[in-house]
Amino acid sequence: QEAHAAEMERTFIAIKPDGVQRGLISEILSRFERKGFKLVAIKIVVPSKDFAQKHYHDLKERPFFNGLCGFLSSGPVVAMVWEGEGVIKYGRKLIGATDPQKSEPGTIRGDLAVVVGRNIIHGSDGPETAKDEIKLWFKPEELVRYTSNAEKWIY
Ligand code: RTP
Repeated sequence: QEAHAAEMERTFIAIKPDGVQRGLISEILSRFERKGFKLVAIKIVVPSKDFAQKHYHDLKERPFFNGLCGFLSSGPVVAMVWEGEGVIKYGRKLIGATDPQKSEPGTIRGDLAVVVGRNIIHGSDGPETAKDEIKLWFKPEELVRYTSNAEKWIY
């Protein structure tokens, strides 16, 4: 068994059904990619309602929980794991505030969305949720370990 250097920080990012249907997959991918973050897992899936409820379990007491889970399971979602220094916090910055009316221009939601129930993207909000969400959405072997040529110019 080979020894690995300390792993880079990872976050779970999902393009919700509205982002997929609106043709925003490449737009969103390129914002993370151009920043210098590394894509280590990606797939497109239609989550079941049960799965969506697992993903959003923290919000189960909220009035919008049922609608939110219904929406997440209503169509294809692009699930991803992105890696890089500070990717959890900075990923949230790229995404922008939860309510697109409050997200700054230049952010994904600020530039591309209008209402909170259709805010096109999800990103883990901390190291613990990142770990849990990656585990929920991906099998360990779906995460790819590789060195990108750009890394030596990014770090
Ligand atoms: P996310 O988890 O999707 O990145 O969003 P977030 O942390 O910025 O926001 P959170 O409070 O965790 O809410 C999760 C998702 O629930 C929907 N939402 N709807 N008042 C509403 O109708 C309402 N509030 C939140 C949003 O889609 C939000 O992203």
